[in-house]
Order: sequence, then C-alpha cells, then structure tokens
Amino acid sequence: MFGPSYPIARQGQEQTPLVLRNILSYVSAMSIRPILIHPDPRLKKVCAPVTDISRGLQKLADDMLETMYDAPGIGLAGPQVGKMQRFFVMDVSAKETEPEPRVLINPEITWTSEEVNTYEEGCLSIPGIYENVTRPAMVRMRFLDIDGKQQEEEFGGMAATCAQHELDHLDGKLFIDYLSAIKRGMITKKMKKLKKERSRE
Ligand code: GNR
Ligand code: NI
Repeated sequence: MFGPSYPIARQGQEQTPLVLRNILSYVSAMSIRPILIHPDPRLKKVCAPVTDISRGLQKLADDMLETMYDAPGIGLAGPQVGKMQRFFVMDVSAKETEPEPRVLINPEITWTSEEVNTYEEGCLSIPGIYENVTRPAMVRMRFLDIDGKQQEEEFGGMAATCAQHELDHLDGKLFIDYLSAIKRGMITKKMKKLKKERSRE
C-alpha cells in the first residue's frame, strides 16, 4: 500500500525512519516485475558485466527485491527479469528476523570448499519443481555492492547454495542442468505446458 516494509537497497537507507522511507518509496514507487519461465532463450545466455552502477540499476535492484519477496523467493538474478547483466539480489535471512536484502554485482567465486552440501533447490523460473543439487558447502565471492564498492565475503549454508544458484543464472545455467537429461526433459515439457496454460488465461 505505502511501499515496502523491508529496507531497500541503498546506502544509509537503514537510518531513514520508516515513515520517511514509506514516503520516499511512494514517490519513486517500486514494482513487481514479471519473472521469465523456463524454457526461455534469455535464461540460457551468458550475461555481460555491469559497467555502470546507475540510478537505473539501483531502481531495478529494488524492483527485483520486491519481486523476490512477493514470489516469495530467496534470490533473483538479472536474466530472470530479462536484464542480461551480471548481478543478482538475495535475502537468506530467517523469516522471523529482520530482512537482509543484498545486491551482488559482477560476482566472482574466489574460493570453494572441498566439502559439499546437498540442498533441495527450487527456481522462480521453474515453478513447482524441487530437486536435490550438490554444490560446494562454502564459497568466497568477490563482487561490487550497490554503491560500487568492492567486497569479498564467505557464504555458507543456504547462502552458499543460493549465491551459486544465482551466479549460475548469470552464465545461462539452471539447477536442472545438474539433473539427468531424462529428468530435465520431463521438467522442460511440464514448463512448456504450464506456459501454454498461462497464456490461455
Ligand atoms: O527462491 C529460491 N529458493 C531456492 C532454494 C534452494 C536453492 C536455491 C534457491 S534460489 C530460488 C530463487 C531463484 O530462482 N533464484 O534464481
Ligand atoms: Ni533461480
């Protein structure tokens, strides 16, 4: 009604009182973007690095956070909303706690653990499908934050899985690419049917 109840992705915004934040987000309203559904050629492309962290990109990142929270999901990558650039948003904070919205730009893995973890993954571009995927249990990522500042951070647990899932999106890779060709084929067929049904509505 009056904008988001979680902090939006700009520096210093967490200091802004809630009332003012609501007024600000009303002036520059955020919006929910349509999420591309597999199969879509845009979800298979390698994205280009971000060269300019413009106000437009910050606005889009806010929209993507709103879209992600609305879905709901814990991550969303540029190509999922048709923006073919190397950035993603995520928030893996627990439901009961304060939201922790993140924007990672031009992310690169600088280290992965030998130890692996298997999580049942889902994807907002492949709705209703959940399958086990095994990935490194921990990763270090170097990236630019929304203010263009270089950061390096270690992710573990759900954050490690999510960050790797999102980085894969930037390279045109989906979690179903880790499954057998037979399983992937069945899922793709299901998604084609879903898209056809949705387009008839
Ligand atoms: O919301 C999401 N949940 C999720 C669960 C397990 C592993 C990865 C994810 S990411 C997904 C949102 C999404 O599609 N991001 O690209
Ligand atoms: Ni995904």
